Amino acid sequence: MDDLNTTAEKIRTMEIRGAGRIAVAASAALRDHAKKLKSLPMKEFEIKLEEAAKTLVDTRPTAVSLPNAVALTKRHSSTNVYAAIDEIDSNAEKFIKNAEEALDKIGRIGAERIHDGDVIMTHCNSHAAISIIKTAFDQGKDISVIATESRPRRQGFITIRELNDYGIPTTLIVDSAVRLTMKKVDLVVVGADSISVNGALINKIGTSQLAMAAQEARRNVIVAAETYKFSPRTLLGEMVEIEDRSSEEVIDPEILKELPNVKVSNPAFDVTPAEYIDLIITEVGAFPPAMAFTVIRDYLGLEIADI
Ligand code: RUB
Repeated sequence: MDDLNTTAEKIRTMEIRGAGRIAVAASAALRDHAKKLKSLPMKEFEIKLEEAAKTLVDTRPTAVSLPNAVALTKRHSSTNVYAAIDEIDSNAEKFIKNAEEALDKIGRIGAERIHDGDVIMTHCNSHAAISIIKTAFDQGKDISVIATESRPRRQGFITIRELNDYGIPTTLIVDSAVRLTMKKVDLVVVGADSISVNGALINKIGTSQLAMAAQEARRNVIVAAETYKFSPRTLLGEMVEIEDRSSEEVIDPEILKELPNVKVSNPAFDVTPAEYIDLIITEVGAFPPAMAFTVIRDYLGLEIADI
């Protein structure tokens, strides 16, 4: 069993990646950590729990699944440590079970939107988006996928391997081929790191170019997102922070050293405005982006944003 710092490090270095996997790992790590604090007096327990929560949340800034998972796991109403740990344990169990079931439900709901013969474009590597694709394939639909490489980390390679192993015909393209290739596509299916209250999607850098090219070609864009990918704090006017990653992901540092007038910008995510999104598939149903507030209120609860 990894300790909290090991899990935090795995999230930071992207050994654990993808908004859903990050959330599940964080919930489990916080639960295990809380159990180790059982001999502390209540006040110290609370302080150590908050420190642990912060360590996890600080690892990556963009996927709201992480602070949501941490907030949903750590909340408790007990005044004694053992009872608090019991509550945290059952919160984590519930969160992790829901997260696993959500993937299947999203798969089933989303697959309704996929027809026999469809060509689906996807970006990066999203377990929720892949669940939709695999479910449609399992239903016997004759589908194929166009997957983007997703520079600089090339998560598209994870996607093509997974689809290949499932027997789904797949074409890999470089990110800059998205617009040219859109002619061959019937619909776009992507995942989400965050969805803000105005229905905007924050996902892997390049997602917005898929959505814009899809709109230009009059193709639908479907987002696969568990309800815990919605961002309650955007209700308070907070913007979702876009993670800036190291230049080393983009260019060899030795080459960069020879180019004193060049700097590298490496934003890991971008924002797709709601008007480019046709439907968000969650585990509780398919919503237009304009219903983001309702999802936050009814399925996460406003208190998670301290409202
Ligand atoms: C992954 C990414 C995925 C979302 C959703 O980015 O942008 O589309 O996280 O994934 P990174 P999932 O590789 O930087 O974590 O559906 O698996 O939660």
